[in-house]
Amino acid sequence: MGIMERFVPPAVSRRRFLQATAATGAAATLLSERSQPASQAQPATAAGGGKTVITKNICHQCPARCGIDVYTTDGRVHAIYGNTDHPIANGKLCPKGPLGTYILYDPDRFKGPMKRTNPKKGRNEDPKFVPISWDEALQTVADRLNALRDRGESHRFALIYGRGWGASCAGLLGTFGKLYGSPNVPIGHSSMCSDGSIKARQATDGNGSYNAHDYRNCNYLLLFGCGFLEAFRPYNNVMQMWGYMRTKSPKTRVTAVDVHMNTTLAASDRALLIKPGTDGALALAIAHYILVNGLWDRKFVGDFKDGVNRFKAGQTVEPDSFEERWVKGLVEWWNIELKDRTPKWASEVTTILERDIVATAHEFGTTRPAMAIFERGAHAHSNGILNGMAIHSLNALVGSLFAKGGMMYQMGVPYGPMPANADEYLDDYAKSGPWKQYPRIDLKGHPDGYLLANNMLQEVGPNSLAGKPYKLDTIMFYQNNAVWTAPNGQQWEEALKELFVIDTSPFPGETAMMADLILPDHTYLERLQDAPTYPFEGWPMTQLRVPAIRPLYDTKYFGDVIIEIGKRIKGPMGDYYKALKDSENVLRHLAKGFEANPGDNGVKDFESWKEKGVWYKKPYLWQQRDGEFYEWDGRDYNRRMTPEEVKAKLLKTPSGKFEFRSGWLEAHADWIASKTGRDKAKLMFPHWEEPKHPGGGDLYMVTPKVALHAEGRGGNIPMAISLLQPVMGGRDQVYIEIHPETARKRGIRDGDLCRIKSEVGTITGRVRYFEGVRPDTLVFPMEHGHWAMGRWAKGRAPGHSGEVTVNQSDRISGQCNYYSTKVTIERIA
Ligand SMILES: Nc1nc2c(c(=O)[nH]1)N[C@H]1C(S)=C(S)[C@@H](COP(=O)(O)OP(=O)(O)OC[C@H]3O[C@@H](n4cnc5c(=O)[nH]c(N)nc54)[C@H](O)[C@@H]3O)O[C@H]1N2
Ligand SMILES: Nc1nc2c(c(=O)[nH]1)N[C@H]1C(S)=C(S)[C@@H](COP(=O)(O)OP(=O)(O)OC[C@H]3O[C@@H](n4cnc5c(=O)[nH]c(N)nc54)[C@H](O)[C@@H]3O)O[C@H]1N2
Ligand code: SF4
Ligand SMILES: [Mo]
Repeated sequence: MGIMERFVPPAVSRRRFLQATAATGAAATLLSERSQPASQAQPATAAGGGKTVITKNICHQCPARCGIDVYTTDGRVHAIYGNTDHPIANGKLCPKGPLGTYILYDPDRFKGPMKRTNPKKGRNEDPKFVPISWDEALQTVADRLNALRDRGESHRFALIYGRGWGASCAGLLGTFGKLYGSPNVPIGHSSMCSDGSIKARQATDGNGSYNAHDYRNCNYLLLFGCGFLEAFRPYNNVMQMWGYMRTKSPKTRVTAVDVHMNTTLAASDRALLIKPGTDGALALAIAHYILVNGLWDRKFVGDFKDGVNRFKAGQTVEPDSFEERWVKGLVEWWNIELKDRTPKWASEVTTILERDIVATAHEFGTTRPAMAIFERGAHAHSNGILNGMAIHSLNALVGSLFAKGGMMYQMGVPYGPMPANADEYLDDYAKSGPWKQYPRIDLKGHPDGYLLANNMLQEVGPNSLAGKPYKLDTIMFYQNNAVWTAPNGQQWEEALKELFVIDTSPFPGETAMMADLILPDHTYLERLQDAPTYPFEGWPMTQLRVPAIRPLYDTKYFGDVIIEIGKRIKGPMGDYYKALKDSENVLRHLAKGFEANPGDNGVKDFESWKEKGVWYKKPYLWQQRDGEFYEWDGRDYNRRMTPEEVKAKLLKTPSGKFEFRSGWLEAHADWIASKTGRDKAKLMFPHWEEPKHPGGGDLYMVTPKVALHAEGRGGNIPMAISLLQPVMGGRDQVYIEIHPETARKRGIRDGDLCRIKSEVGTITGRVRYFEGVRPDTLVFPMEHGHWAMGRWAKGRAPGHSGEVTVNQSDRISGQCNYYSTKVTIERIA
């Protein structure tokens, strides 16, 4: 008996049936469904009795992972506030946080497992989903997977995920791939997100991760292409920190670099509008200025042996004359690249005035502690890793790595072991089956593809479609809507027509419309799930989602879907998942790790974790001070670390130092040179390379995240959309920002309906004259232009930028170049 039969009155079977047709937009059905009182749908509740119950959870709408208090009365969630005991939220939320009730009660949600009955797939095809039982749904998947394995074709199953939360969901997938035998389980979305940021750090300081930051003690922020007051992680906390930094004494000064005047630039001390893709040139010139003017941190970087600064524009320096401390390759970098990267040179490349470059460099070089922070704007280009390396190198020059007021890396969580050890459940097929000889479908880690990338999700659809390296058979999606969020997603529409597609979203997104099977997840307010923090202040923290109510519908937590499918796979793999039992059992085992490591808030086991919603333990264990590294000894940062310890724990490069000359890139110099045409003598240094702008147009197109965006998931929240409009202009749509000069030259008036074109597609939308955008760039957010996702999301203008975005990636980081395509714009007469 399913949950539905257990808790929901018989009328619901009919509702689910109706809902199955409603996914493609039968308005009448939806209306009749909406008019039913909610109490009918949920007679039994966890709260009950008219009492208000507060459960702990974390917001689902962005990677900030804010702790929330969910208020439930009579089985109805009616309010969401920031958790006052949660270090990121501190009782506050961004405007999206309280809108979570709209996600829970979204009337367009899937209400139970369904299968497709229309074999034809496409934008205008109604999938004709019909409800099925969970048993049938899970067995259908398991039968396909068992059959693929029997045929020696298990590599043709791919499991894709986007926003993975923790050990009890995405964390289960690597083991599933190992036991089942597919190189394509899982493939994450990181290359469609922000791998450019992660890989630039891997190349220079050896940590393939985003940074954690000590904003409280920082006195200067230099922001490159990061939406600090719109998006930068953890958004809500970053806004709180902004308030602190900008009112403390001395005030933290901010220079922000972007392509349009956004909230961050408007609130900064200096706003620089840069030509897209040229942030690396600006960073190189700042480094040049710091060296020429002797502003580097000598205790971290080192100095000339005789103390005399020999860095002079255009002149090489004798390498032996400089003694390096925690960096590698400074003089070589100067000689091969930096000596010519003057502010004047950068001014020509970036279009930023030379005097602004000099003023920025001077402030950054003379204010301590200072941080240079970059994100997608700087690295989502063909030269992205080079831009990122150049910017991150500024942090080394001013000594902010692991320093007070600087940046560090997030510590992991001391979880207890899983209920069973997967290595004991590997059969011969898993150990040495035919799947072992196949590369990943996305050619990640392959010399013909993207040898050094973490993931290449944007290649999966196109590669399968082309049959290179092979065609997939079955593809399953968790928290990813590649049909819509991938560049040139039209190719994915074609690719998925050939495959058996399983989607686990609770919502009728574009990928779901191409699905053969829908296995809907609970929404976040209904599920038990862990989520370690994204990089924040460095000390470890992990959070728990506690269901506020029993699931409204016949849905199942994705973690349990994986475990249940696993149980149905033949051989020892099935036994492993039987040993896991269910996701709650997994979480109870993980929480055992807290017994030996009680959190600062008293969390010491599963029950106290549920009660507080978060486990954390301060302090961060390491600090760099005046060019020495220290470890926390229980009272302070007193214990001096050896260079070996620094290399093992902090600067994880081949040399154990910050590498201007990247050992990681150097080790792959032949491959990099052959794929990028870069000079073998130079490719391991941050250096200037012209970005490649595909698309065939004459204007850059940039799609920043805005405050009311929930990645690609917020389109069907009417409140979010209506709050967004005043920010971006427009009424039932948002406007495309265009500089008046650019518009007039093309005969475009303010408010005109226009066509945007690139070599891969065409979209339409209305423009708004805006003098704060670069004349060579069009700017609009990506969250619009859905052709599915629910009644409010669907058809909202302007069209989706992804349909005109060319699928081009940084060859090293694998980062999709979302901000590189050039388009044309014309008035629609
Ligand atoms: N509100 C909100 N916050 C979010 C998210 C969300 O959906 N909504 N999503 C989260 C996710 S998944 C991510 S990856 C992060 C991304 O966080 P960010 O990378 O900080 O955000 P983006 O908007 O992608 O890019 C930042 C800025 O780069 C600018 N830009 C574009 N091209 C260039 C360029 O060549 N040079 C410069 N200097 N600037 C350029 C854009 O105009 C934009 O303002 O945000 C996270 N936070
Ligand atoms: N054109 C353009 N495209 C972009 C970007 C851009 O700037 N411009 N930004 C890129 C970035 S930074 C990112 S991170 C990606 C994000 O792209 P994706 O990885 O595709 O993530 P989302 O768009 O958030 O959508 C994920 C899917 O999760 C589903 N979903 C929502 N809630 C739940 C839930 O509770 N459970 C489950 N199982 N599923 C759920 C949604 O229905 C949706 O199908 O997009 C990228 N795409
Ligand atoms: S959307 Fe992000 S910043 Fe806003 S409340 Fe949710 S997790 Fe926090
Ligand atoms: Mo992202």
